[in-house]
Amino acid sequence: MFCFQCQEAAKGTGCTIQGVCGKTSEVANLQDLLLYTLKGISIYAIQGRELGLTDLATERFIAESMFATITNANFDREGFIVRVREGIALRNQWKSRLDGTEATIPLGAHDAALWTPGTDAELEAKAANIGVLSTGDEDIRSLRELLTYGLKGMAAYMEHAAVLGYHEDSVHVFMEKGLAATLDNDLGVAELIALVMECGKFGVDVMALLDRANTTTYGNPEITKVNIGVGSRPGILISGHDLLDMEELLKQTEGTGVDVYTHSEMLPGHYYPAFKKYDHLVGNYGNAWWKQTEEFASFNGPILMTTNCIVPPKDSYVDRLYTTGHTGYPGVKHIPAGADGAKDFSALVEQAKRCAAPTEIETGEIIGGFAHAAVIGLADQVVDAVKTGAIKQFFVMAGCDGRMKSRDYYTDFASELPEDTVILTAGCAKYKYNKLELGSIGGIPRVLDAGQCNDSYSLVVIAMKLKEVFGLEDINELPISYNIAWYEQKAVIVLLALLHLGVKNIHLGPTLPAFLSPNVAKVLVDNFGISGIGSVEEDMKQFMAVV
Ligand code: SF4
Ligand code: SF3
Repeated sequence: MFCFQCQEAAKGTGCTIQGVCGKTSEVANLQDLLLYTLKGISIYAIQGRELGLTDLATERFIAESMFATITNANFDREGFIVRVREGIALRNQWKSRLDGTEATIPLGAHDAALWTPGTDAELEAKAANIGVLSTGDEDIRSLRELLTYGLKGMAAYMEHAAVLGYHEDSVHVFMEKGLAATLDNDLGVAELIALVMECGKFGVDVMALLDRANTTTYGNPEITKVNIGVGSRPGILISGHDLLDMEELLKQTEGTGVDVYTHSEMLPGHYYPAFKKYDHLVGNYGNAWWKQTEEFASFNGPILMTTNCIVPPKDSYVDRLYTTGHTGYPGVKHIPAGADGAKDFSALVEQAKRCAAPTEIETGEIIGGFAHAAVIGLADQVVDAVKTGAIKQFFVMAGCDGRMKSRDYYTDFASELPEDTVILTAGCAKYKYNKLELGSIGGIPRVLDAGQCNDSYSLVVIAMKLKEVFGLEDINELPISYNIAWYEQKAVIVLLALLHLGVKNIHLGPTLPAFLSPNVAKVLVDNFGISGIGSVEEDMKQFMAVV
């Protein structure tokens, strides 16, 4: 195996024996093979489109499969073998549809377009040979992988929109184009950089699509206080990012005597008007994903993982853990969608009734729901605060949390920010500082949580609005600094989206991606002013000097 797609890549270069995330070598290779299969499908699907042939099932298969390969989503070897075989069947269907038409297939002679799987052992042998390191040139490899990881993040957000019935064809077209491009030896550094930038454009589009899907279906997030304590009834804990699963679970638990709690990236579920009507949605239990091994144990009831981030489970709660959607873990029960897309969570409800109520680990409340509509509703207050100097600077500290000790930087940074600054956040990065007593400025809390990582889009909408209100030419003239924490591939698409929107001087930590070769990193530094992080003190000086 060789995997360097996330921030925890072993030794800062790549995992080679087993993932730091717990992914086995077999699963890592099979994920590579699944990607390779999707590239093979894309080679044909692109040409199919030229003839007016499209297929929603292919588009969904590609996006779902990409989603399954993001960090901490799916660890299920058997499931990946099944998916590779399904993918080859789909690719061959496309091939037959195009045989005898006038379509020319530019990469039709590529092995990805032609190979045939034999036994599982042969398939696994193949999987070991088509991975990241099969691209020899380190800059081409770096750009191909940067593009691939952007596409993976994009796929995750596409899927969230798709389950709510929202699609955008142009994003699928780009996904196929991007996947096939990573096989094309005629594309050099300049062409691949252009594709990476184009990926950022579609990143903005897909986050806008998902924002529309979420807000049309569930309403605009509202400023909300969320209980972090517990009640006395047994509960089900829901984690991940899938709001449709959240809705179904809330409906199916209503009147059963079982409460629902959110974990990690599901916290923003509380902010949506559609979920507020459920009295048994009691609160948020715990913190970011990496604390789950302790927090799932003390929760005492069933836990539903709707998406990443899964940590290999402990014996103390594995029999209470369930996966759904594109997540999976060997030996963990999976709740599939029925033919009509509906899911049956009754097994969790029945199990919850036999469980103790959650053990209290915290008490109090946190506040969130500062997505674009809520903040724009406060625009006058915010603009006044900026004009009077009560708010001197905003810090976008969105992104991911993780278990590395070096991420304490973000807690320290937030604590040491001057009192006339406001943090804009989204994603699980918030757990590094959302329970600190940072106070408020004229009634505006100093940590404004827009929601999940995809709601970073909201922060951009807010920035655009401020730019308009202040009559500025360039988003970079705003008193907004970017100190972003990343971990997995959704953060990659968020980053590419920000670059597409022209945001400069983003600080990215706790380490720069292992998949950036020195030359590719230099392109990002020279053109966008991207930098890593240093000490809190030095970074603070640098940030405050900009204003
Ligand atoms: Fe390593 Fe991250 Fe890949 Fe897991 S996802 S194998 S931790 S680089
Ligand atoms: Fe977190 Fe996994 Fe990225 Fe959605 S849950 S932000 S790390």
